[in-house]
Amino acid sequence: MFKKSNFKYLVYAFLFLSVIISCDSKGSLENAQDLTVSEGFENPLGFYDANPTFSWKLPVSENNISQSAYHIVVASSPDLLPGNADLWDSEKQTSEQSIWISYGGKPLESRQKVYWQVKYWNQDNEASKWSETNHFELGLLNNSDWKAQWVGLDTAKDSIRGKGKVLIHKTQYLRKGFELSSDVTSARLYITSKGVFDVSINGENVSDDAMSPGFTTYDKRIETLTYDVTNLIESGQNTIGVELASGWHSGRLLWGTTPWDNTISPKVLAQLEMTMSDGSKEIIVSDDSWKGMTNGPLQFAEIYDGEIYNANMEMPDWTTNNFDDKTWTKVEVAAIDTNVKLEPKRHTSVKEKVELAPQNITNNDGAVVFDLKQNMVGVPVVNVPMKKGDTLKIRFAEMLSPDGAFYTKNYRSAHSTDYYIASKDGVIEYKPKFTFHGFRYVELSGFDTSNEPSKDWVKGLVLYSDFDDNGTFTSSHDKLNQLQSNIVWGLRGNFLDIPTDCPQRDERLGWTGDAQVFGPTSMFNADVYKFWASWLQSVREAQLEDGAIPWTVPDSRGNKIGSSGWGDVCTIIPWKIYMRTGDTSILEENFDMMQNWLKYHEKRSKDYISNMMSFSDWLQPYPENGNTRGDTSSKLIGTAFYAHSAKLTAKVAEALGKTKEQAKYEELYATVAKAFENKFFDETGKVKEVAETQTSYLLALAFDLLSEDKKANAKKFLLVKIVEADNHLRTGFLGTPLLSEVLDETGEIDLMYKLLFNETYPSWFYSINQGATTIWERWNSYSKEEGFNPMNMNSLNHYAYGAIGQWMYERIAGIAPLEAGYKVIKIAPQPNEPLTSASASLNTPYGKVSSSWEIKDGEFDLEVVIPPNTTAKVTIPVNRLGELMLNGKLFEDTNQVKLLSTTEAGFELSAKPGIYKFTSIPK
Ligand code: RAM
Repeated sequence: MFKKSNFKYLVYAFLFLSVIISCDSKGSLENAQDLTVSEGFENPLGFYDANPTFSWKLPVSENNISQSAYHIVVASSPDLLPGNADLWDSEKQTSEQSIWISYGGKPLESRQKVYWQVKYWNQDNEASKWSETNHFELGLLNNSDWKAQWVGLDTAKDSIRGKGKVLIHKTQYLRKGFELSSDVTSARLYITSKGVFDVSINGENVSDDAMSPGFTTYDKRIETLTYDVTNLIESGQNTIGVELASGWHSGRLLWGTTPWDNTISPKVLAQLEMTMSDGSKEIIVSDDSWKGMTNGPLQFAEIYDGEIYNANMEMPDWTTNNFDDKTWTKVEVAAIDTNVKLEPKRHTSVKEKVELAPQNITNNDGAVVFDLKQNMVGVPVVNVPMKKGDTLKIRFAEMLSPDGAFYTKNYRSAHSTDYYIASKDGVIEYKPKFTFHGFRYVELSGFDTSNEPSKDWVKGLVLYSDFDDNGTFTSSHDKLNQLQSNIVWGLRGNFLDIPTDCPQRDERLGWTGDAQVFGPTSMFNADVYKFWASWLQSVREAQLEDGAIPWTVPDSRGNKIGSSGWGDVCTIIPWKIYMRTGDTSILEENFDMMQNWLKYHEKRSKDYISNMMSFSDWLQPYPENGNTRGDTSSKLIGTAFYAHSAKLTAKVAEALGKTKEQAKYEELYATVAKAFENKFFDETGKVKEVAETQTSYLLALAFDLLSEDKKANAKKFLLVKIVEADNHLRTGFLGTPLLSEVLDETGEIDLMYKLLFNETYPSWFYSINQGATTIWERWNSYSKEEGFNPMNMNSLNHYAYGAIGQWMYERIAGIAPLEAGYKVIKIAPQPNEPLTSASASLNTPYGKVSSSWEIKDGEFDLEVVIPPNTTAKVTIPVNRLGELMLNGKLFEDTNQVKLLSTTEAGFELSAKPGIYKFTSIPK
């Protein structure tokens, strides 16, 4: 019978064939694709990097097995390419490298627009055509590029204080009119704020970015945005208008003891640079000629608490020329701080990425509740009938209590409510601007009740940093697929400019421990290299003199101490990024930080045993000591992370060719590991002196801290702990991500599958059985029997336990890097009950890899896609006594695929780029 999968195979074959035919007919290879600069930017405007790297992908084709050479040309004008590159001509370089190639040309400057092309040669030395011309334009790279001054009104002077005694700053409306005597041929707006802003020119919104400029270490660096506003500027009279609110800079943040002065009134910095049709330049800057007022419609705007919008105060056309601002006051100006760097944003802005429509509405005592069926983060847009003078109240909740009541207790002190006051009868449209909420349910009250509520009154706009998805994972099991979806939604909800612990309560901070555990999984699901590289810059900037990494980055506590397992984000994430990307620049940038962090470990230890403060195995279930920090000793945890960070720093040194440092940190790792073993493990490999927990064994095994003779026993003791827990996990934030790694490496795949597919508490599926659509902070944040967890911290959107996603991609579906950047790919799925199929795809720096397996009628099928310029080691894990088929024929070594070995573990093959279908049939 003709199977559907065969059909797919035929389609692939056809595609291949057509590519070959088209190549042949043109006589040269298809050009390189997906050209990007630095951490994956495509034709960026306002780019941050004057020393970029270049990357491209070879198109999928039978002609492209690997690259043998490349040639990059870079010029100041597209007309000069490819023949007259005036900035850089790499010349033909014999090299397989197709990613992260450093620019080697003339120095580049602020504002410069640069064009580039690349061509490559394949393994047979056939040349491709030149690629399309790509470009990037630098933003303002130095503080000295700014002629503008910070401007704004003194909104602190009334000293109105809200929750947590935080100063309430009224939203500012700032404007400036200016006249131009000729047409503009090009205009760039460079802009940023202390606070968050929204800017319009001549009544048009400049961009759809939200919450700009984002959250950085404001005492060290503020990011700036660049917009092409050529089409918004007219000859003659023009107006620029900026709305400005507190945001992260001057608003309420948990603790609020920030290293920057968060009591100052929000301010904006804007510089509009224009080239006129006669070639002359004009510049308009924020200065004392700007005017402002605070009595506009947005009366209140706060991240945790929400907005109050009074439509009676609207000022139609205030960002156009048709507005009289004579009652407005002159702004105050402040000079640019020399010690705070102004740098182009180094990742993408927050945008509305997904729109969700309510699936259900229910009336609830004059209020109506809209169910989006998905816990999300962002804002609603409401289109609701109202009566003049009435106030629409918009409340949010992540879940309803069993009796249908809104559950908002877990927002803690975050009011998380928006209000809209209507100025006339009729349908109003409103979307909050300078806040965001974490919610699945939206409750409206105060609307015109003569109308029957309708689902289309509300939509959920999902906000997160503007990155694309990067991978897919799916399987034959609905709950596992729901887990994957919950992981992805946890990512979306907590990647709003910085990686946060949670997106809804009075916290939403860049908790380093949470980032450390979830970072690796995020890299499979989303294209987040820029996002992490940017946040790591903040981590470097936030690092204290003695090497401590604050608990949260940017720091809002300022208590000057680090936590083990949390601060180690600075060694773990760069290394994980390097393994996924193969880009050594992430290691170079962060190497000093890692070394400084090791000094802090040293400072916080005696005889190599750590006494660093630690949040430890945070939220471990069933803690015997009743503590949120779990039972695992903080000394054991600190020492384990000390050794692990030393080991990673040694690996980084090796990758950077720093042999002296490599030796130094390898020795440090060995010394700390020995101290760890002597202090915490007896000669049988059992934990001594401190509590024996699953996590204590997991750390010892995952970080390779025991001598060979103790390892096997330690593993046995770990298994005993798991059996004692009725084959359930007993791990918190730090232990959970190590479970799959350790059980997998010690050959306990069956047990790992058991833990993953457990339905009862504590397990991943437990929350799914209680209705979770995101990952929860606790294994039991809610249960149908007992209701909501009464603890103070109970986020329903907390990504940490989503760290299992890495294992789902790497081992259930089976895609992992064997060499950094997936230059060599390991395809080694681990099929097991109850799954009958699983598949994943991943965009690697070289192109898309995929691995899909299915077990049917005893046959094991594995379809694999290997991108050009890589090689793969493929393990077919079953039926090793049977026949192996490749693309429907009995397997024989070909030029493309070679059998390396037939072992206990299955067939081991090496495969060149291509699309393959392996089938193993039992005898
Ligand atoms: C909580 C955060 C976070 C955790 C810290 C220790 O407040 O939500 O998840 O890392 O505490």
